[in-house]
Amino acid sequence: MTLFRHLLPIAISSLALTSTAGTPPAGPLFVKEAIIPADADSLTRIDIAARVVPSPGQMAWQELEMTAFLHFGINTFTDREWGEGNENPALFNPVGLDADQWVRTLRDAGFKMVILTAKHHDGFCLWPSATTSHTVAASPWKDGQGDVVRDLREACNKYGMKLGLYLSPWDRNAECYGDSPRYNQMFTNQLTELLSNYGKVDEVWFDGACGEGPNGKKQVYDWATFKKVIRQLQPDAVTAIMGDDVRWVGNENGTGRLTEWSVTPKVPGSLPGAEETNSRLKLDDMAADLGSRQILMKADSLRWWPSEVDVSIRPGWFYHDSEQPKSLRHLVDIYLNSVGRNSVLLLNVPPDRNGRIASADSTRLMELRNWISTNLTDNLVAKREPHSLTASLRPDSKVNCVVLGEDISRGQHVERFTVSALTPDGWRQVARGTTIGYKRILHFPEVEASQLRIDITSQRAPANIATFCAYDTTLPPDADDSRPTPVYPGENIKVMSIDGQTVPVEAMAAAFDNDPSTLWTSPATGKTHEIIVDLGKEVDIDGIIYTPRTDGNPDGTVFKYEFALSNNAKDWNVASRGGEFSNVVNNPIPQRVFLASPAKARYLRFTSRSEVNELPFITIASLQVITANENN
Ligand code: FUL
Repeated sequence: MTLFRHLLPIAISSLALTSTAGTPPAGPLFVKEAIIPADADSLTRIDIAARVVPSPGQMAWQELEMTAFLHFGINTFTDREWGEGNENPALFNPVGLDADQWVRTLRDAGFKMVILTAKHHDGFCLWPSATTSHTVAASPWKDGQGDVVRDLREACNKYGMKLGLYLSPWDRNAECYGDSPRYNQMFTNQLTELLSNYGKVDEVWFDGACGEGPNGKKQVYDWATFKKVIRQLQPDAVTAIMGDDVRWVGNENGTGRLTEWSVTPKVPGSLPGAEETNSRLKLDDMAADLGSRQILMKADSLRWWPSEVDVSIRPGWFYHDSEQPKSLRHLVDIYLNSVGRNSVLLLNVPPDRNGRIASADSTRLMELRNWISTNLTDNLVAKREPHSLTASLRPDSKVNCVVLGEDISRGQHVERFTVSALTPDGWRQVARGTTIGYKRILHFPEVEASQLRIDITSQRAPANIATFCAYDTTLPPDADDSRPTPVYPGENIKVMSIDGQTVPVEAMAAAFDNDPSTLWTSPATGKTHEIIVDLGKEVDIDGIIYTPRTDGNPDGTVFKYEFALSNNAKDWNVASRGGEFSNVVNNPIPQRVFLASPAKARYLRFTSRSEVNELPFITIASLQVITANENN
């Protein structure tokens, strides 16, 4: 199976409005989209880019700053990240499900919108959809009378929280998936149910992951119809990822770009012409540059398509007992590197099997909230004339953080800037950057200062600096948030064979050195690869950890795998048949696979059954054995 972000062809309209703002750029603003005439010279191109502004829906979304994700569903009960679609609905029974607790926790943590996975790739619907029997209605939860979307709606009403819905286009359960017109109809019906029966929906999230249907055919989605349904039923909702209002930042680790343009010629994958334009401009989801002058010179259209940083509070998107939430420092870094980099943070907090947000997670969320309110609310700026680029600080101020923001209702203009502080020794540059956008947070070594000054050294049109605040923050100490898993020492491992060939012991050193920065690449011999290792003695084994490469190049990443154990290297006990490292491309974290119960064995066989893009070789940053007994 090839996993890809779906890209399809676009027609662009542009809507010109007259600016009401007194400051340049005078003349028309282009709401959301603009066309660049083929003969436009470079100055005209830059001028058009400066006039593209967000739609009212995009503006309201950007101002939320922090939104929450709830990944919850059949995977919560099977301990997986992607279900296969054949899970028994009888597994779904969150007896203590408390949507009130979800929303109260998220509200207290400072979130203003919550997005629920109404249907993930496994096709299991958290509402009693009439389109399929694979829903909560077939589960024992509340005797089949439950509706998670309804519970969440009611809790959102109670706490004044906006509601967003994630509906996975990829559906591994639907028998008609891949049979494009039939599935498109089913999906349209699902969308219609969700957008008609649950009040106001503020964000519709369409994931880009997409595989083949049971007939081996690739589904061709009817994005135009899906969008029409959204516009008819929820005209104010923004559409994310495969939608054209909100752009995926390009990773799932919580980091926005240092240079983050909300105005880009990149075409959303759900619009006609996307593939052609994006490949001509070399603009994929992960591209470092999505909107510099260099890119503008080749563009024929532009749109306001701002970045959303989606990341989970835990390593996986769904709740797993074996995982724990990220440390406070990690979450603060995520906040600074997302909200602080002109993006909206979409932080996932997965409810557990009982249907509640785990106390470790809610504690961490409150710590984050406290950190933000303790560190980023006491503004040291005492005086600043509106729009001025100089600010006077309170007497005796010490400062190590500046928060800047452009009035994006008049466009994103700043291309390069510096920040200087008037210290007892005179003016000193303390920070510099490229884009600002809606919000940019900059940290620097603490200085004593009486004034701060921004020097904009490059801009597309005169900048409108709406936010200019200064703080003296204290970052939480660094903390390792990966649960220590006892691992069998790599040096005792001897490789016996690779793909049936006997090899020298050191052949796979890079995979067994417990060092994920070194990468082993297998011979390029085909789809299946089999590695047999001798652990040197009998070990009490709890599972394995496959660590994929994390250098941004997914080549060789294992997708389907099997691992087996033996005491004589002849008779094998298959410990995990037909497993898959779901979502390993977008979220290349160490993949932990646990046995149903620990087993003793001396030999391990790891088989890769497919590579993520069906390449003939595999890569392993690290392959480790988890021991059940710390004395191993
Ligand atoms: C990805 C999905 O495949 C993950 O399971 C998760 O839902 C994440 C938010 O998007 O592409």
